[in-house]
Amino acid sequence: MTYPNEQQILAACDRFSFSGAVTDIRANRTGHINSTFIITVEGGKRYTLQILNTSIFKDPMGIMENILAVTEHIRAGLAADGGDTERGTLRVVRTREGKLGYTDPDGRFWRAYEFVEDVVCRLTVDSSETFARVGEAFGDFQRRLSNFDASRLIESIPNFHNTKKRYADFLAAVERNASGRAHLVQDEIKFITDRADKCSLIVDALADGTLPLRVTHNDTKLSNILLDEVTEEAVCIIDLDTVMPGSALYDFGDSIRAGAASAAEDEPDLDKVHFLPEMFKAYARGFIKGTSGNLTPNELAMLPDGGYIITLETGMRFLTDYLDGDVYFHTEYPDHNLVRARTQFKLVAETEAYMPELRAFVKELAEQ
Ligand code: GN1
Ligand code: MG
Repeated sequence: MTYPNEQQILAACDRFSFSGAVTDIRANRTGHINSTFIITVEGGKRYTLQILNTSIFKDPMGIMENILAVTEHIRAGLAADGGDTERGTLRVVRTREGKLGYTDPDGRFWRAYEFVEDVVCRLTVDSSETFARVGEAFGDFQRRLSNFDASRLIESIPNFHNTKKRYADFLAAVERNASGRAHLVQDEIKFITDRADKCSLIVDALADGTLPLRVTHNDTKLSNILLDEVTEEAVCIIDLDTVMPGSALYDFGDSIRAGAASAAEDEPDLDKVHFLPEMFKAYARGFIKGTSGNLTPNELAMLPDGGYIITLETGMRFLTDYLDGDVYFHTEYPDHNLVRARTQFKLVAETEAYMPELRAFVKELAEQ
């Protein structure tokens, strides 16, 4: 699907029940999957307008129904306990016909939210205190959804965090070598195949009941939580496209991948990329607090594995896309996916050395 021109964006805006005529359109290129625009209308009110990537999300209306159900559930919870019902969860803006999205004549699926004001979105965070709050917010999100009926949700991307399946897909991509790049990344391929046995850890534990299935966010990277621009309090969890049944370890793990790291996901200078155990500890403290005793002893014990496996899985996904010829994640230059994969592997390698320390720390926390 081609990127829309201004005329097409304006035509889409016209379909939604915005409060006035459009005065400004700004592209936001943070996400790797969807296309996002910040729309200002007369009077200054702003909206987030997005094109959902329908080659990845096959049932966009189903996803919007998921998001509506989840945000209504969370908002009701916030109302009941005096939380921030204004900014505390996303507000879907319907089309003029009352629909949750609109497909344009070229086949693009558009949806809109009210823009969350006075917040910042970060790719990295320096303060362990801020990261602990992020952990608490994601833990709280999971706690609020613990009484949500998962059968109401469609599975937006089947097998999304099935690391075993991701590994099989990776091997198939190496075999296909669609991009002709496999000879350039033999070390990276070996890095993954050396760790093949790790890929089944969470999947098998879910299958045999060692870990419970929950409703989870599944994409808890730092940029998917908005922080108050003044206080750095966690305000609103965004990017709800992948909310579906999953493991608490996925949400814990993806935040660790992104936030317990000294550099952005696509830092090209690997000397700048380090796993930060103190940030892991801060996040673990916050997450456990936010889930309020909801995590089982097995989940608690495996939190370090969550960080490790999701980082390995994400690196594997970036490398798979590099081998496939950059067909999944948005990239800004030819080696972007390879740069991303290498940062993930650097983090994985460093995490391995810290595992005993992380396990001991979590055990102590869990016993408190
Ligand atoms: C994608 O859409 P975005 O940028 O929040 C991806 C995540 C990855 C992430 C890596 C649907 O997230 O799974 O962890 O990139 N989302 C999807 O930055 O594949
Ligand atoms: Mg996303």
